[in-house]
Amino acid sequence: MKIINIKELKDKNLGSLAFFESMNDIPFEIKRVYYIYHVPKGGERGGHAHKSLRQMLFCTYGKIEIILNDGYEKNSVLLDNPSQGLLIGEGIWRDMIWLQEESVLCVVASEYYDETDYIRNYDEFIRLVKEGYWKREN
Ligand code: T46
Repeated sequence: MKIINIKELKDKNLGSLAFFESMNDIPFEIKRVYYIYHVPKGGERGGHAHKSLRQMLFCTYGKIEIILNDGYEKNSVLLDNPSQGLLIGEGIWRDMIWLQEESVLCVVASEYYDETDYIRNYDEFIRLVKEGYWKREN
């Protein structure tokens, strides 16, 4: 997990423009973009990990809490700034909680959609962590 500052150009009259480039600013080629919106305040999504997908999450409007779990410890990240990106590697269980009405979660992903890459069962996730399915840096 890594938080990156997305480049932005601010103009006090015209507003801000933020941008990032595949491979130059984020460490993978972008194959897919999706975004999640109209989630009611307090709504929770996620509840899964990915075998190999890498993604960057960013919130273009509102406030969303992302809870990440590598099987050993949990970390919570608040996305409430459109120029902040959250890089999530493979093998991380994630939950997302919508803290503000009409918050928008945008995601760029390293692979096309593939349901077989998802682990939606927490016990299976913990089993794979313990088996060393993912190489952890620590
Ligand atoms: C993730 C978090 C941050 C597709 O058909 N294509 C897609 O590209 C995506 C992302 C989803 N779907 C289907 C799969 C499910 O039938 O849309 C349905 C809802 O997906 P899911 O319940 O996985 O949505 P979230 O919000 O829990 O998770 C999503 C991504 O799926 C996931 O990869 O990391 O956002």
